Amino acid sequence: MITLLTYPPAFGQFSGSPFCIKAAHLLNLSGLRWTREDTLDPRMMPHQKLPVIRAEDQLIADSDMIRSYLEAQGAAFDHGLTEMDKSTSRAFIRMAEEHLYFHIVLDRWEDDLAWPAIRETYFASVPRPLRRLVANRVRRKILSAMQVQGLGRFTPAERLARLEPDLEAIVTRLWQNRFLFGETPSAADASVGPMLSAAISSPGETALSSRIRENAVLMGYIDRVEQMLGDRRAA
Ligand SMILES: N[C@@H](CCC(=O)N[C@@H](CS)C(=O)NCC(=O)O)C(=O)O
Repeated sequence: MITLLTYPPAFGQFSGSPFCIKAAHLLNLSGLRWTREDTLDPRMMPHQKLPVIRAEDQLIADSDMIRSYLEAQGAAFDHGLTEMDKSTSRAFIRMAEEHLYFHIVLDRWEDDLAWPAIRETYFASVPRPLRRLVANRVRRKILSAMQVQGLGRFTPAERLARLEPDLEAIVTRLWQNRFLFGETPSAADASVGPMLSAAISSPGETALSSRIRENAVLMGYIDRVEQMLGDRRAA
């Protein structure tokens, strides 16, 4: 039995982390038996991040390495895709995880109105007298990393303009398909779906969440991907 080490449910989602939700989708799609173990503290993990899976007494960190492990066990996430589609799928995964994701980070950690909900959710395991201190320190670290990464220097309007072509690219693929690469889910859906879900479930309303919510194609897609988690979807 594989164990997914994940952040707990948050904001109505399987987990507060879209990468943990991605890992849950990959595990589901693999058909292997798995269970979840929740933690808010990733410091003992190989990369000090989650998700991680425990399988055959080893810890496998990083959702991409989890994917490789599951493929080595026989999972075929992109079964039936052409080589051209597989290469496009790789680009969509990177677009979601290396671009869309950082907008979600900013929406969650930068906005003063969203901050109390984020602090009380992410730092729930820190004793109350220390919580603000610890949470504020981590917040400063993340916001300074976002300055270095670059997106932290954009205004909200500039950020939305930068996201627009990405969202249009996703919508274009969904005009004729239930999922990004056809009628059945593939690896790209496990990455893109959770990022869109995370964007609309972040506390408070953001330019990104409003933009997604007003698009019926994206909202229908988010719902279809969330349903892939079946009973595990409920938070
Ligand atoms: N590349 C990693 C990203 C995982 C990741 O960024 N996890 C975040 C939560 S969404 C985390 O655990 N952050 C804790 C930290 O950076 O201290 C993957 O694909 O699994």
